[in-house]
Amino acid sequence: MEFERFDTDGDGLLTAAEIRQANQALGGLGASESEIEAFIAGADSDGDGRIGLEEFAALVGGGRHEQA
Ligand SMILES: [Ca+2]
Repeated sequence: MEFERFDTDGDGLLTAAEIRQANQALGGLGASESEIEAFIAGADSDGDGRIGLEEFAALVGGGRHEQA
């Protein structure tokens, strides 16, 4: 799952730093601090300032695995 790739320290939460790295790994040109903050604010349903697995799954579509 993408989440595990992005969670570089394996603590089950994506911090701003991990999200920035993920953005760059996906070919982004580098998100600004405000873009990272806006991303977290939009996804952070429990308000802890980090993106948990459930929040990430909701963001990317519920974590369904479609078989091609
Ligand atoms: Ca982490």
